[in-house]
Amino acid sequence: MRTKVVIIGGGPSGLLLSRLLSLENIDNVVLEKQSREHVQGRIRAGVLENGTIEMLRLAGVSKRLDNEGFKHNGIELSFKNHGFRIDLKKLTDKHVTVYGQTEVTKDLYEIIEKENGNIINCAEDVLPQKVGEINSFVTFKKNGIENKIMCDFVAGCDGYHGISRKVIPENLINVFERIYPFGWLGILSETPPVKEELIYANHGNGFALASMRNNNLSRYYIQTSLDDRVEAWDDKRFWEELKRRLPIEASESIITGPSIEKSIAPLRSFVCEPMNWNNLFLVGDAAHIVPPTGAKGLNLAVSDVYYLFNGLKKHYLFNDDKDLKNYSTRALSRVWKAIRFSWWMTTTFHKFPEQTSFDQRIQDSELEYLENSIASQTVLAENYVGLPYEEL
Ligand code: RFL
Ligand code: PHB
Repeated sequence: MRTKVVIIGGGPSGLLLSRLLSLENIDNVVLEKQSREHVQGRIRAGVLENGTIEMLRLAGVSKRLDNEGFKHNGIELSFKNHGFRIDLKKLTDKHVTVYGQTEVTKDLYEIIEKENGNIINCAEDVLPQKVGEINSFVTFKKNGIENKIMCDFVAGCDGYHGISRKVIPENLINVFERIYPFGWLGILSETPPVKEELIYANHGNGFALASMRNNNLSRYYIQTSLDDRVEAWDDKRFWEELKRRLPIEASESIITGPSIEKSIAPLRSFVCEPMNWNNLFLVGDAAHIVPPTGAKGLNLAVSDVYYLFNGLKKHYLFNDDKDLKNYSTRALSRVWKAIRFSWWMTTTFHKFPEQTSFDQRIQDSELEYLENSIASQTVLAENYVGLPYEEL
């Protein structure tokens, strides 16, 4: 079998890239390790930037998003149990949209299948080979049978634990990493969100976040220690701790109920440079990870797709390789800004194990400054709604 682009990983970045390439008649195959049900069952991101929405629109999957997504013109920040609002709309003339990654993935799967796209689920032992040579290919097993696909390019959209980054010789990449000494315990509950906008809370016990998926589905997170286990957190304990950390008005009005999902995620910042090796291009979480505090992971995966899709399109349609050559440099320039912002949000809102009273005062004064300075709020707002893509 032969195709132009093999896409390893059928998460949001792989599916979006596949769909955009197909719209330009550029043949591609998606190889996904998990079943479709598994991919669509993962609860992850919830906040989409305008750039992400525009890319989904370009891919023809904005109908449900337009009907069911919630436009948010602001976010609430709190410290010392007192909240204040950042007016995103007023400060940037932009908003963000709350629409779950689970739904984005479902929409993309549906349209790709309807239009006869090529997604191979449950592909085992996927391995890109002879990357950079004329006869590159990718091997994998399906139902115990060995398969080989010849291709021009490989897009590594297989997340942080995927194989694509690992096939790059170690001496050809630089890795930058920070592992944070805490994780997030998240729950999903079929209760109305405590507020119509998200609340990010700094508290002496640790960070908390009140988010949502729709009018009757709330998503809440609290910072936990790295050795904490989900089993140690029954619903009662979770709600009590969340209420302690949210601003008083919110904790007094919150409606609690049974959790329908509960999980712990570790937090890290990670970047691999460059984001390609010959004709293997890393996209999204395969190349970089941000802590979820800035809501940037999925949005960065989409901006990578923007740069790679345009590079591949110019290669096939106009025989022009300039944008492909610049892929890594351009993508990384946006990635590092999001890495910085997510690191800043994380450091400003979380309690670090070794945190002293001095550190707490610095966080308090940072947040007090933010509450009272339009300049400081503007910096946060323009990063939160998403920095612009470089025009190509
Ligand atoms: P994904 O989603 O990890 O998809 C990779 C896919 O590759 C498959 N795969 C393989 N396939 C074939 N062969 C192999 N060897 C393979 N190895 C892996 C996997 O099964 C999977 O289907 O990467 P992608 O597409 O780059 O997308 C990245 C986003 O998923 C991620 O950045 C976000 O979810 C991060 N994130 C958030 N991002 C936001 O923009 N806004 C948010 O509000 C937000 N909240 C979050 C988040 C991530 C979280 N967790 C759980 C880490 C909240 C949380 C709690
Ligand atoms: C979410 O709703 O899952 C969510 C929202 C904002 C974040 C992270 C996660 O910063």
